[in-house]
Amino acid sequence: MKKTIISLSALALTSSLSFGALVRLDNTGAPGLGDNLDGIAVGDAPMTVSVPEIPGLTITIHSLGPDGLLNATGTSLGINGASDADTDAFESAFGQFATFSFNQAVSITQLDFTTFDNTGEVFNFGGVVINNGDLSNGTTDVYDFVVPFEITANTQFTIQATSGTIGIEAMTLTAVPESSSIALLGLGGLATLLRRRR
Ligand SMILES: [Ca+2]
Ligand SMILES: [Ca+2]
Ligand SMILES: [Ca+2]
Repeated sequence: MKKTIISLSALALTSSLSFGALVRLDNTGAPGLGDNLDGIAVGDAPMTVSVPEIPGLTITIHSLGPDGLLNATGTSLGINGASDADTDAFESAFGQFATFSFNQAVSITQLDFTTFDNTGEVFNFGGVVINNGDLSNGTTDVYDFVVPFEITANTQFTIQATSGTIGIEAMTLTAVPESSSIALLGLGGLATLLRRRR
């Protein structure tokens, strides 16, 4: 009987962990993260906003530069700089970047870009170098991580186009509960099962 309880508890734990969500960085969410990031300027940093798609998850903007203003449109999120050519994209010519962190560990499986369509364009997502040729077959601007990309809680990561002009539209993201909350979830599941048995 003990074995049954443990495996049921493991099942409950697994299902509670798999809540991946499409997090929108353009302004077409209802509401989405893009709506909360829109209009944040370099002088506002550091600033923390919620990720509406995942309750409890927040993102902090640490730096935007140079002359950085986050701009989310119906197309994508980018930087609107002082001498800008594309207001909702990151432009390598102007050294545009954004540095963020999440309050919880996250696991990212897919990124959706805009205007990542020219050969030779390169986007750097938290140290992962994505070339135009790495984009998924059959799409012009979707990137699937070979293994889910993990960012630990409160770790800063920078996104930027290192070659060309590229906007970011959405990411598919799962918040990973900390080990202490996993333990609590496990204990909670066990307690519930034990109560039911009585
Ligand atoms: Ca721009
Ligand atoms: Ca796209
Ligand atoms: Ca482009």
